[in-house]
Amino acid sequence: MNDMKKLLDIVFQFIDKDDNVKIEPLGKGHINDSYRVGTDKKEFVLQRINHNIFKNVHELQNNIYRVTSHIRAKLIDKGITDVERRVITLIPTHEGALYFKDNNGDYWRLMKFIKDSKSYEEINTDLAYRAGMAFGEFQKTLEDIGGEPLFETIPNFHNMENRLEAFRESVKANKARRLDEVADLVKEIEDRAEEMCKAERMHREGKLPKRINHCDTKVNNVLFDNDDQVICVVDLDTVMPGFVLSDFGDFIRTGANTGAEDDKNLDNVSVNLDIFEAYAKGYLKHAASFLTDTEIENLAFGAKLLTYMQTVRFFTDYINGDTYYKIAYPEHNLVRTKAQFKLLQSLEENYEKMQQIVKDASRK
Ligand code: GN1
Ligand code: MG
Repeated sequence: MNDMKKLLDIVFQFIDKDDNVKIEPLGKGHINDSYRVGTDKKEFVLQRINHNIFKNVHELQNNIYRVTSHIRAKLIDKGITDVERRVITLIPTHEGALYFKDNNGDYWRLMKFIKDSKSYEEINTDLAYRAGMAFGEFQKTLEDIGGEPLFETIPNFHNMENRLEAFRESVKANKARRLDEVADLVKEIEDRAEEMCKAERMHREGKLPKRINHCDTKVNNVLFDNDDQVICVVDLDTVMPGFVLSDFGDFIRTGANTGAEDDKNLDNVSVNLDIFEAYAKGYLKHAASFLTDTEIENLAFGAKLLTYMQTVRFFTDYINGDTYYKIAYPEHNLVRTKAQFKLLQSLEENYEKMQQIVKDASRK
């Protein structure tokens, strides 16, 4: 926990000194630290950017600036009046920089806080449909961003071959001496490895394109207003080129899970097909106009892929001794791994139904 005086000093790099600033922790991210900052007049979100993970903060912030500027320009074009709520606004430092580096070498950024907004860990079908539309629209809006390609803020972020390579290295090194207890699970991962690298192979064969994706379409990254209408999507750290399967799959992984990402009770964990269907319909409403048939045919696979990928990522971190994700207790990454694997099994059991749902949704 950063002490208050230090946090205040950082806030005043961005805004004028003020005696009435209040700062409190915010959100459930596994990577960055977030705080809600309130003054008498305005509210902000302060974040410490985890630069062990985002190694080039300058390029990261530049990406977010480009992405939000592009979205903002389109909102203005459309005559939208509450633009400040519909896209994130970065606040520059007094020197005009998009981030501040403190004496400890930590990186910070400030954004406008979007008032009267909420996010959900669990949603119903109406919300899932609206979230689907929002992410479809997000991808569509960024199709023509122009200029240099966006910077890959984490190289090979959703590359399954790469993730498996890191997993196999962790198994080989067995740094935390945790392998003995998890040998069965290692086998389950390997049994599926070939199938799960399908997207990379298809891309090499020219069958699956890359497009600008959000790459962290967790259900709690959508902000809703008091009437449960979508305001905007947040957490733009990983917006970069990738397969649309990622964005589709990561929402299903988080939004269509009947349990929690780290549920200790595996009986709670399964796929909710009604949420799956509602999200697919909402997503395809906008996205059907630009997706290829191959992309649509593989959306249900995307749900399996991202759940498998997250299983592998949590598992790798557990085997390595918990160096990547924040954990709340020593076995947390193993609990997460098992919960994600249980969800994967449920997706496998329901795979044909999911494919049929996507097929039906894409016809309408
Ligand atoms: C991390 O910090 P958060 O919750 O936004 C991670 C995602 C994972 C997610 C798992 C940069 O996201 O990729 O899917 O945890 N972000 C990064 O819940 O690794
Ligand atoms: Mg994130």
